[in-house]
Amino acid sequence: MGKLTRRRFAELSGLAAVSLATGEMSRAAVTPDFTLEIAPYLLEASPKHKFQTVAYNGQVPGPLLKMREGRAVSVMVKNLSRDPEVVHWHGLFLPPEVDGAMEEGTPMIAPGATTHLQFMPEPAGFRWFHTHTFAGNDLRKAQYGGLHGFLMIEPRENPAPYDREFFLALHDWGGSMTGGDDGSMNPVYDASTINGKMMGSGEPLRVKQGERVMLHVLNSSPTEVHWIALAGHRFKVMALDGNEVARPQVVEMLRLAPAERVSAMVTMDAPGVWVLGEVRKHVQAAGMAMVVEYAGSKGTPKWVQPPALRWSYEPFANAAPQGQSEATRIELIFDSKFKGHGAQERWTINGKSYPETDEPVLTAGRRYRLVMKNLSLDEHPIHLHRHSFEVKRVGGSAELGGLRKDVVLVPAQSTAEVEFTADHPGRTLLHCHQQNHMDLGFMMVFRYA
Ligand SMILES: [Cu+2]
Repeated sequence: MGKLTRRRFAELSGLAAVSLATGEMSRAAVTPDFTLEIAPYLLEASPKHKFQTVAYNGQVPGPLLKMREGRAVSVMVKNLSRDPEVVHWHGLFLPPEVDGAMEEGTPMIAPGATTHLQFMPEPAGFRWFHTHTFAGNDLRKAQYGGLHGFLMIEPRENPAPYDREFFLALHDWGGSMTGGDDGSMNPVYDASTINGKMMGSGEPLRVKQGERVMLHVLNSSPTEVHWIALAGHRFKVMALDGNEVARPQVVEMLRLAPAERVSAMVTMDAPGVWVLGEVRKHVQAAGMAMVVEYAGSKGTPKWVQPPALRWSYEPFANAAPQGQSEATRIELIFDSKFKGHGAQERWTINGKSYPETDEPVLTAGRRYRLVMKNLSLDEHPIHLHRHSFEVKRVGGSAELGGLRKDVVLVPAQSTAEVEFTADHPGRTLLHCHQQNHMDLGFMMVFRYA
């Protein structure tokens, strides 16, 4: 038998998170597989738009991390910023001590401190990592800043073939928090970017005629839903939130709520110089666009305005099998509560704001259906930590099947239903991914019996 390597040791012991007390593990700490350094950073979105923010490894978005499904990794996180930090591994099945939410019990990393994480990356697919802190009205903090990065967990088997892949992150920056008469607080942004750059300030995506290009798009915006099109081309959507869809579909545009991901194949069959960007003109004008340039083509990038916004989860799902679901129903009612003039609104789940929200107790192995009723006038991107769920109904849709996600956009004054199996014991956070909503109480924790 060969020497037992550190990775092999971790695989054999089946540990998702291990103490660094043993000699074996302290050597791992000296040479981690990945290092994230959290530090202040000046983002130049354009020569006229500079934002003082915080970033991973001096770049926005942070580094693209590639891991292999089921092979343990070590990550060293150094916090060189002035605030306590925590790294959330979005879409992974990690124990609560590592998942990256203090509401679940992950320790915060103090300013100046270094943490060593060890975990088993799963499931395969397009995931991401980001900060999970409180911002309040400070539009430089938490998800308003630059602390987000791509994580690709590569499957054990070969994925779909393509010639080239690009990772794109959508984000909104700066501006100020504006209060409404109803006590709501919403940011109005100064700039919108793809991979930290406004239109014309970044490098074009360079492609060749005939290539099959896989675009992995992440909406890392703190609060905004975004709509993306590539002029002259269509997208074949292969995966949502990193999970292969039941029925790949060709669409004119992508809609991504905060924290959602879309992986879409584009066949490069229209030589020229094109704009890839936000479909809504005012958001594209705020900078959210980039150039796609074919080899040998020159000229002004061309945009073609789609006539209407169009997106639905339904075409990507199967019709669900007949018969009543066996899952235990948990009803969650979302609303906002305004305590009167001068007060800030609070978001509520079943009438309570975090940390007063209910803590439903799950039984390991059981299937649950979250029936989410949204009484408010806003749509909400709801994220479940440490599990993925199956989207079963959105708005007035028929029962759906085979659509696995970790975020679902619940329409305004409407409902959505998702099902998940309680197969990752430990505290589990459910929250609206909009920073200003989670900050104002839109969070709850599930416990396991
Ligand atoms: Cu919300």
